[in-house]
Amino acid sequence: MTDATAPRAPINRRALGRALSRIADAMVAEALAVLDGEAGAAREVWRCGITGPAGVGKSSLVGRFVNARLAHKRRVGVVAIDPSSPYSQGAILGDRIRIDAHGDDAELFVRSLASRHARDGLADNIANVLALLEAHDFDDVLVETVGAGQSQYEVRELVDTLIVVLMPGAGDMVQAVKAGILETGDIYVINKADRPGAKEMVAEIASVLRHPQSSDDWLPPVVLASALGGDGIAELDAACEAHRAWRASHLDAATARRTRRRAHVRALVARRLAEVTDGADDALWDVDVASAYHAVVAGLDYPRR
Ligand SMILES: Nc1nc2c(ncn2[C@@H]2O[C@H](COP(=O)(O)OP(=O)(O)OP(=O)(O)O)[C@@H](O)[C@H]2O)c(=O)[nH]1
Ligand SMILES: [Mg+2]
Repeated sequence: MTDATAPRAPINRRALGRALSRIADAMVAEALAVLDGEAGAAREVWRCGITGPAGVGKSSLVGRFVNARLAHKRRVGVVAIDPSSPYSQGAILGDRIRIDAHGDDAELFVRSLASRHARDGLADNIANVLALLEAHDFDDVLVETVGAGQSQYEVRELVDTLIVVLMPGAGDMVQAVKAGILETGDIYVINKADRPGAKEMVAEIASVLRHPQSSDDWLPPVVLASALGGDGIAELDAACEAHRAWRASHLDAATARRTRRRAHVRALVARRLAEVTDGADDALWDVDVASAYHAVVAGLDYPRR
């Protein structure tokens, strides 16, 4: 554990920024070289995912939410995983957050990341990014990802608390919840409370969420918020603190660590598999399936650096 009385070294923005860019674009071999021997965090880190369909206000919400986290005297690292826009546009998020922050920027690090190599945006590289951030002395690590469905499940196992953001006026979102696609959330936020139908949507989402089997289970709260006006941010923060407390008293830390590590290794193997099959010579596919299978599996490993 870190000595709480010792002055904390400032965030090394340049080194961390470089390492993040490097790992975002890294092939599996290089990512492993970066992570090899990485002991992980000295302190307990809260990992929080913020996900939801495009344009619901995730970044705006994060811009407000970081102030609540900074007010707890926590050091906050934010990465927005951006499948489409190039690095230069990532500054938009950083600027917005800086405008909203209480001059507490020394404890805040924000970065938007895109990747050329990952298949699903950066989705299959999130584990590496989070592991790297975690090793850099943050208290809170927030990750914004776009989308519902597959990418949401991938981030699910990598974070402690998953916030799913939705907005009113999109009936397909309620349908998605009903279909179980969005049942991964620990906390739901109905953003854009200033728009018509927001309150109704809170009630509707709450009514379709899975109900706990026992009093020990976590019932995901549905928070009404307006990132634009700053409403609901305190409630969201309280919901996150409640979820952290629930986890601490209900989940075994060793089991959680194993689950996370398994998800991380799976993501790495999946990426490695894509590297091998995407880069394979045409001739590989001219043999029978069993031979091709064994050739692919044999090609997965390489000498450890
Ligand atoms: N009316 C209203 N608009 C909002 C609110 N919060 C965000 N917006 C607007 O919604 C738009 C999208 O906001 P972002 O924060 O970029 O949304 P996002 O979910 O991060 O978007 P992507 O990262 O592209 O998926 C912007 O024009 C915001 O100004 C809100 O509470 N009310
Ligand atoms: Mg965004």
